[in-house]
Amino acid sequence: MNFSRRTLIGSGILAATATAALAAFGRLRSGCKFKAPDTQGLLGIGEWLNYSALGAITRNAKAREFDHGMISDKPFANPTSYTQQQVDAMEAAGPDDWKLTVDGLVAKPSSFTIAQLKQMPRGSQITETNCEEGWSYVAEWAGTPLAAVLHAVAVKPEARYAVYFSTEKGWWDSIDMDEAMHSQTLLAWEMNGGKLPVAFGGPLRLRVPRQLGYKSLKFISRIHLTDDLKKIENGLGSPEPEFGYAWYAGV
Ligand SMILES: Nc1nc2c(c(=O)[nH]1)N[C@H]1C(S)=C(S)[C@@H](COP(=O)(O)O)O[C@H]1N2
Ligand SMILES: [Mo]
Repeated sequence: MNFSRRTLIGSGILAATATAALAAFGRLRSGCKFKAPDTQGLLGIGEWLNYSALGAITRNAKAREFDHGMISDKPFANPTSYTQQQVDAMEAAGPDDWKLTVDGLVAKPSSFTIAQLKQMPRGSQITETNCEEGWSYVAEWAGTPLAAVLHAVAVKPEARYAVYFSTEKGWWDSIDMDEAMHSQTLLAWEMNGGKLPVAFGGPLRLRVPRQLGYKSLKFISRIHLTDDLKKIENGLGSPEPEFGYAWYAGV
């Protein structure tokens, strides 16, 4: 046996780390709280590890916030499937025309207009939008913290996920309650000091700055609280896993 001292120490640390990691993952797995909905089969193990480990470590962490001077001059609006005619019609809508419905596991199912949301506590942030395709921009967002809306409708304790739907066909997504109640998760109706443009999701967009851009849906019209994502649409929490993207997209 001629292991060097360094090799021995190194392998000891490695073994201890691996053992601790396995034990930690074992605890998380049995706890089941951090089981991503797209955790299926062998390929799902990566998603499960990503969500369980990162989700546990970063549950209360905040997305980076920037100074005013860092706001991008030319934020990029990722094109949507709406025609110019539809965009113009939405742009012309007043603050009482848009309706956000909140239902599911809540004591008081409700609808809110933008005008009503504006009467609730206001939140703002200067954060980065990170697209999975590699580009990003920094902008200032103002709106109603999702937590304030969830408080107003009295979310039931069984609720584990907030599922949200866009008026744009095919766009819906979901986040867990930690993310939904996080102080930076914002129903935005203002961008860079003005009314939120339709190109950026106006009249109402969800900002989830701790995750990749695709979780920040534009044109939000419904939020549904559930205890089980398997009951919703494709059962994977979002259309993204069907296209090879993770349901949990922490940045
Ligand atoms: N309704 C809807 N929401 C959407 C999208 C979309 O095409 N339609 N694109 C998503 C993606 S992939 C990204 S990166 C961000 C882009 O936001 P931006 O247009 O403000 O840059 O919006 C997300 N929300
Ligand atoms: Mo994106």
